[in-house]
Amino acid sequence: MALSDLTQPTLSRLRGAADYVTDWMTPTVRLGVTGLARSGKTVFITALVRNLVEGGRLPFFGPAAEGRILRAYLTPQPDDDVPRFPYEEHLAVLGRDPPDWPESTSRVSQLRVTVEYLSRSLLKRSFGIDRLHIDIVDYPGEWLLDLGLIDLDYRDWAAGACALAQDARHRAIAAPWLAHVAKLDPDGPADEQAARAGSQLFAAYLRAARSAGFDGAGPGRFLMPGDLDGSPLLTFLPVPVPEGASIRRGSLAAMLERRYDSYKEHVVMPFFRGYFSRIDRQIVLVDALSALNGGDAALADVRRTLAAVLAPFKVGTANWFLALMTRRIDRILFAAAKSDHVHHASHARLEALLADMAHEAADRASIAGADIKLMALSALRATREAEMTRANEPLPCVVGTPLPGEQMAGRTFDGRETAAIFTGDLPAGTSGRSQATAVAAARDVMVIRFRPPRISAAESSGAAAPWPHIRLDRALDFLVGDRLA
Ligand SMILES: Nc1nc2c(ncn2[C@@H]2O[C@H](COP(=O)(O)OP(=O)(O)OP(=O)(O)O)[C@@H](O)[C@H]2O)c(=O)[nH]1
Ligand SMILES: [Mg+2]
Repeated sequence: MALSDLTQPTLSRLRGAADYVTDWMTPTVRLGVTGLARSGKTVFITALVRNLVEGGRLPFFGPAAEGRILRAYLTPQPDDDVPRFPYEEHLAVLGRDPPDWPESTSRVSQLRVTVEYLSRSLLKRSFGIDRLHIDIVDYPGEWLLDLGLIDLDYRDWAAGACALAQDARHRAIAAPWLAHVAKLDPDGPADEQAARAGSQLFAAYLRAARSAGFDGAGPGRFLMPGDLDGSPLLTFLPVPVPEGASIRRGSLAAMLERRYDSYKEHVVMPFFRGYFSRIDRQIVLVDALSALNGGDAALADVRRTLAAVLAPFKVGTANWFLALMTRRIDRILFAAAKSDHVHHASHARLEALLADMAHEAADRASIAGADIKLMALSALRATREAEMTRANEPLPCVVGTPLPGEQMAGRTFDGRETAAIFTGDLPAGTSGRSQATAVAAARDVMVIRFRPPRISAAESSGAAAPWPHIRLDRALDFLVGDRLA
């Protein structure tokens, strides 16, 4: 039975009945939305919420296609200490004339959408309307990198970081920090100045390693300090403690160990407990085209993020604590965001490239305990497609309004004119060929940033105009569809 089959009085009776369902009985699904900076988190959440709350074209989102969603609305989110995701502000920016993309955000935020729906099960339906809270949590993918520190003590972390720095590729950039460490005596007196100078040299090494695309040891906040910039929580560094030697109270090693433990206790664990361990479903957005264009460093960053999300699901994982605490997550979606940047003829290749990145991140370990899916999507589609012909060859193009300042073939766009862009062919997946070949091929792919689409306020029927997207409905179906059954 579709929603349209229900008569108005039946609907209002059902709605009335639903009001008796007290809030604490309402099930909740926590949806984590993450990805590296600029990967499309804010736009994804804004579009997802807009499509639920105002209605959208969602033919592949089962509960909506079956007409079982009665309404969806924003409700106060339960965690008072987490800033609310400023949905209305982002909507306003996207609704400007001409429309703009929302500003970059660097902190965690959260939003609760409540969905009232009719169950598929006639028995459940006879009890009235069902409700589901969807708590959406937006957090930086860079924070995931620290989860690996949780079950690593200072001694092991320091030994690992120093061993990595001896690696041929790392040695040169690690030299200033290693030279400083060589002068330090871990058993000597705790020396604040040595710790401070050393932590700065160590942070400089981590940053250099990252921009060169090498694996870094972390911690993540040395790279992205956020509100911890200059904090004493970041004045530590790895100094190897000789095997078998105990750490003497009052020594330099004891001070560094204490600070390392504080970092874990005050930075890593609150993130882990407060956010990561409470997530049921996770979407990781990847700006695959920019990563390919960005070369080794950008690709290594993406791989690290994917690996951090997959770490708890690796079979035989050494990180038992992480595995134990994360088993709530039962579905993970890796999504190549902004797929409207290329013609749909390239989407399968985009997905194949993402699959390769995820496969490498999984490090050939088998993954168990979570359903993993990959797809190319666009939360808010800024282009349409067209075909041009050049020398009798059809060229699949995307048409949109490039942002002011974007350049192509010596031309600089002013943010007003529309342009048809042949983005070039994406390389076929990297399997069977070297990643470097694929990266080189992808450098020929044109990535132009477009203005968001102009969306009319309301259609003549008075209903809000649906937002254009690519596969956002399939993403929603995978992430929450079964919870609305
Ligand atoms: N064409 C297109 N561009 C998009 C889409 N989603 C995001 N973008 C572009 O990507 C940029 C970054 O998107 P955001 O949603 O702000 O990314 P974010 O991950 O929240 O970024 P930070 O807050 O800086 O971490 C936007 O300003 C747009 O230019 C999309 O679906 N289509
Ligand atoms: Mg953001």
